[in-house]
Amino acid sequence: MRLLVTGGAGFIGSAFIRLVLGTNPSVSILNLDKLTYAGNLENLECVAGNPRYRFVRGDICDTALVNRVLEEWPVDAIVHFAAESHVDRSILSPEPVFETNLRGTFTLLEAARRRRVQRFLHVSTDEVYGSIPEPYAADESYPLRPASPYSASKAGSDLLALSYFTTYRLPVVVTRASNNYGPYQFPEKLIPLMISNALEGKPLPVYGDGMNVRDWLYVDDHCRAILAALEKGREGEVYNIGGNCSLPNIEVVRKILKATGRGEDLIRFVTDRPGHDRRYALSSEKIMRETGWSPQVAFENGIQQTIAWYQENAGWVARVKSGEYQNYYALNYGSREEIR
Ligand code: NAD
Ligand code: TDX
Repeated sequence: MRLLVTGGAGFIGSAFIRLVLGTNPSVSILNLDKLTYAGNLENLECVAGNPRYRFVRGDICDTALVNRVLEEWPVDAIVHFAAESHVDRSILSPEPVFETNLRGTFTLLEAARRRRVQRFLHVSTDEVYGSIPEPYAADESYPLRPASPYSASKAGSDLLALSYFTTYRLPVVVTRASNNYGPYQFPEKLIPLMISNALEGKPLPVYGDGMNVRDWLYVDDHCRAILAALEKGREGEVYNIGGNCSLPNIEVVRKILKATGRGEDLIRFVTDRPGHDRRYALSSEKIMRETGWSPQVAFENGIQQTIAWYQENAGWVARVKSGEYQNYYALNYGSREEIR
């Protein structure tokens, strides 16, 4: 089986490539990645010499390139991770979000349709449902109410992908996962940012009252679910992938402080994120029933493993936090006020 993986140098895409090449000897992968600030070939050092792996640096919006890649290396399936993936960046600068998440997805769908690719797995997010009131959990038929430019772009690309199934019978499967965490995550997202700041003894900026709720999913559990959906998911269907672990942000932050031996005096409650979704909650009953998948890694274990990885990989963290990251950090956090 030959797979085109887009965005494979990012956090989840690289975990997927490491997992698949490590466990599935009949699969070959071509990774197409632009290497934006979030793409890092260090994440794939362990597979770089694998004869079943190849890398092409390029933009998924580049129609000629995408067509050439698929012509020279025909694939059975596309697993589409590439995206501008951070909500705060999408608020500060929405344009690249729409370019990659919408135009890039469109470009891939068109190429897949022309080449009659057998499977197109579009990796999406629970954020497309927007904030979910207590005590509900969104199933796949829940209305889409995206709140940020990021989530609106993901909702748009989900609908576009599904339209290619309805209109052209392209065998599309869409997955919508909850918040991922684990090794190699860029330290702009809550968990890696809080771990790396705690390890450096820096303040931990908690938005608003810290009571926004997220459902945490260990990255390898997400990758196993994507594989299950790729192999067993039905064409034209959406599958939610949740971690079954809902926590308010402040509790996550407190656990990280405890595990890193730091005190709660590092916590700073700061100006909230505009349009901040209060609560995400997913029902993953459908993927569990249809594929047999379920999350295996409990949060207490996953967070310990993640913290240990960041402690052991201080060089990786220092390199990704140098340069552009400093500008982003100043822009996103510099003007936020402490609110209590
Ligand atoms: P990430 O930001 O770590 O990685 C994104 C990757 O895409 C990078 O390697 C980047 O270089 C590449 N990329 C960006 N624009 C590109 C372009 N125009 N052409 C080619 N490559 C490009 O993201 P992630 O956290 O690994 O997320 C992967 C996917 O999973 C995204 O589609 C995201 O929406 C989705 N998702 C993420 C989460 C989460 O918690 N991180 C949860 C649910 C769904
Ligand atoms: O510095 C911070 N302080 C803070 O309080 C950051 C970065 C975040 N937060 C809060 C905002 C959210 O309530 O933590 C929560 C999680 O924030 P993010 O890590 O930015 O994730 P979220 O906005 O929930 O979106 C994530 O989940 C779904 C991913 O970034 C998306 O790619 C994915 O689709």
